[in-house]
Amino acid sequence: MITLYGEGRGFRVAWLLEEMGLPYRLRQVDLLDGVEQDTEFLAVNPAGFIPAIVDGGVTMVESIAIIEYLLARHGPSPLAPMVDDPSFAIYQQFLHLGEAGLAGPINAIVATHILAPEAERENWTTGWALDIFKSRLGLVSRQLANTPYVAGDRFTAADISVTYALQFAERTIGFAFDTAERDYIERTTARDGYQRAMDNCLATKAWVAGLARAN
Ligand SMILES: N[C@@H](CCC(=O)N[C@@H](CS)C(=O)NCC(=O)O)C(=O)O
Repeated sequence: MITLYGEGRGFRVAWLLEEMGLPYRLRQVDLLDGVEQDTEFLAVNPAGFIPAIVDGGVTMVESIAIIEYLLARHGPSPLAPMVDDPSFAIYQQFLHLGEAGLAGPINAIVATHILAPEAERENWTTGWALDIFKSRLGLVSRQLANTPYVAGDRFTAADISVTYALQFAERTIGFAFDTAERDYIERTTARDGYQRAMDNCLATKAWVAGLARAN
């Protein structure tokens, strides 16, 4: 059985596994409390970040690479258009843009807001990272003006990547989206696979519930 280490971006992987109907075990990793002593996890990912997976003899990190691996190794799946499908290129683009162009830049802002000394929390780099996020979001918005999902008319793993990133921005820096993006998030998160992943990802569920209580 596949073991998924950690939530955070591991939520993407849990969501994909639910959509694909693959059995898995979620092994919690607490980055804020005692990860230095978590020898089992550090043996899986000596770099100490999440998510990671172990699938038989395969050990991997990087949420998007894990998604591509799972779809290739345990597919085929309608969540990943085949290479000769007209939507393949746009699918690949948004699958990666969800991390490289959206969630990645938000990471820099979140880490600076939480970890930097008070006087350095609003610096040039956080402004730059936000501009990167906004410019890439423009590509998402342009696509959503034409199709209900980022790779076209049907839901794919690229929507898992992008939806996670949009929710990450909303939940961490309070980014306010326009109607089209809000409708998109509502559409993708209404799926049973998302709900089941949420039920399994107890840390994410508790975090989101805490945010709702605070607002
Ligand atoms: N590009 C990586 C980003 C992974 C990442 O930033 N994970 C966060 C939690 S969601 C983390 O482990 N941060 C602590 C660290 O990087 O040391 C991915 O998509 O998996």
